[in-house]
Amino acid sequence: MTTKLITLTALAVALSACGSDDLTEGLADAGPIDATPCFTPNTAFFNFAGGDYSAGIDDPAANTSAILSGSQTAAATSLSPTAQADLLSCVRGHLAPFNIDVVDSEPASLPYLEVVVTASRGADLGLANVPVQTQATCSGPRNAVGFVFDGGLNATQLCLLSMFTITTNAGVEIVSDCRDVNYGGLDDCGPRSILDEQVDCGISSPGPCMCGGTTVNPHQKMLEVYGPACQ
Ligand SMILES: [Ca+2]
Repeated sequence: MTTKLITLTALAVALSACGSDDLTEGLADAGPIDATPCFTPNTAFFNFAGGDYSAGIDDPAANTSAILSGSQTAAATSLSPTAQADLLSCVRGHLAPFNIDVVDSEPASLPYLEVVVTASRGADLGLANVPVQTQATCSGPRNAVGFVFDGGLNATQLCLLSMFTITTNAGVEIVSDCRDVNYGGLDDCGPRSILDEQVDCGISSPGPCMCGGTTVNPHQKMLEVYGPACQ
């Protein structure tokens, strides 16, 4: 049985974000490092400490999120330090081909993406009780705040849900191919990766992409948005 990761509410938010011109500054707009062909890496900050968040335009430095209503408090993670390290390692593995730094200390300034890994449940934050809540976009990456609710998830599921906040923030579509990290379910159908081939969009069965068309190449989309890792 497929476990859906995304609520209708989250999808509605995602769809409304597509084509919007009210997006905050893109992480990929960061400028080049002097005298090198590498661009400043995008940053994904994993917050295991929880904190106070409120409704507003997405801004991880101000702890405001467009998917929240009112003021909410996210509890610290329930993950052990070892499990936190394992999660970061897994995420870094998936992101190795791309120009993204994964950190667990909050950057001093924007741009960055904040992934809040919390022991709270969705309902504790006024959201639906699904394991991940984030705002998808068709023109990422953005300075977004995503929430991963860590209760009852195994390490593989935690890694996939965390990746979901990063890929959807880059405009990578939800796909119906369970070999891909961006598959919209938690079915155990073997190892997943960011596929470098055209795959069908759709949450659990082929359907239209949120941002147009019916297929996407997730790897190429990630390269397009985040750029290749600097060597
Ligand atoms: Ca923050």
